[in-house]
Amino acid sequence: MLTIDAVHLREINMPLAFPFETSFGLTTARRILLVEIESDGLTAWGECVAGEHPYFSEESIDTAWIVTETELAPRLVAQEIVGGGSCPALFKQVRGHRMAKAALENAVWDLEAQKKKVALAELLGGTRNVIPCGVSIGIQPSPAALMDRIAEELEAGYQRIKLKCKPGWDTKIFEEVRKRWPNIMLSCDANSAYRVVDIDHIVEWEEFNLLMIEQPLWYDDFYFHSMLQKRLNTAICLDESIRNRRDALAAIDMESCRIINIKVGRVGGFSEAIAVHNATAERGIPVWCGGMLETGIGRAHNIALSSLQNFSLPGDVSASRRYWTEDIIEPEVTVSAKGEIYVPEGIGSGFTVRRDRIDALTVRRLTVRTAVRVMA
Ligand code: OSB
Ligand code: MG
Repeated sequence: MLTIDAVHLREINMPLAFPFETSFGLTTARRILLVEIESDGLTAWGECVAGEHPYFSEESIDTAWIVTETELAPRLVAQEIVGGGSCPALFKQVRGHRMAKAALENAVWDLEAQKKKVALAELLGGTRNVIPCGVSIGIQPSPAALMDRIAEELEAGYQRIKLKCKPGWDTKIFEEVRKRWPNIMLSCDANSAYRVVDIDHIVEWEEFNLLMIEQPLWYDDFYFHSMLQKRLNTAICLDESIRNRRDALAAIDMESCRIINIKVGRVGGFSEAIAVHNATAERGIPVWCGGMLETGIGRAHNIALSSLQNFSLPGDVSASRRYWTEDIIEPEVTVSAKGEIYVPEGIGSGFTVRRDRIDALTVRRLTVRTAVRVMA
């Protein structure tokens, strides 16, 4: 049994080494909520992947902070729990806020692994020693800049290139990329930038032999994606739409997609991520691990999750240096020349959190203990 003595919340501000542009906006720096839990002399961290604005989903760092402070952390402190798997029941009364829940739940799994002296990947049921890596490349200032970025990433060994796209940055770009690299594993991600009137336009991408088209339509849709999938040989991959195992089952049944992107924050934590993984595995739907521009803390958790067997496609989990001039974990996440990340075998996440670096980046903090909240 574990008893959580305290939950520490922090906001850190970290400039991205390279700006990242999607169909919903440009990110140059991140405001990130980190949680640290204390139990019996052990400490474990979790990262909330909510963005600065509620543009990817309904959550933002500010909604996550308030719900963690007022609802979630008070439900966790001073509880006797078995481990990470106990969190969904503790948080059940609170609807939604999955990214906030995931930060805490993932920290509890990390703590449980430390307590049991096993690797987090093993505790989650992982079987892979190495994970295949791809990269997500944001919308660039020019097609030439994009070509340079792709060449660099292929040179570094990444196995799959995903292009962020939107109306005006799609067909012509894919054409140019395919002309130069006819055989690379290539996909695109629209982050919901298209509508039903664009379906004929999307069908034109068939000739580019994309591995998948990620979330082309509404962020909360299954039905129209299923209409679109009927028109395509190319697989649709759902990201935003899949909030939990039931959504995955509905999407698979309706044939809204043939591939699913699992983001542990988007589904509310490792318990639900494992449930989505198992449901897709049983139905022969491959999955891969998505990314949300995480620091090393979230990245380490993504690596552990990606070690589960049905994560058979290269994910968006890539090296720390693609995001940060200096990460907040040690060692930083690196990718081999074959485009693989080794799953750590050490206890817990297998990475050490750099408290000094985090302290230097912290702009606000708060501690939640039994019944009383103390401003630090
Ligand atoms: O849709 O996968 C997405 C980043 C922010 C918000 C949404 C997405 C992304 C990415 C980046 O694609 C993946 C990464 O962390 O490299
Ligand atoms: Mg996506």
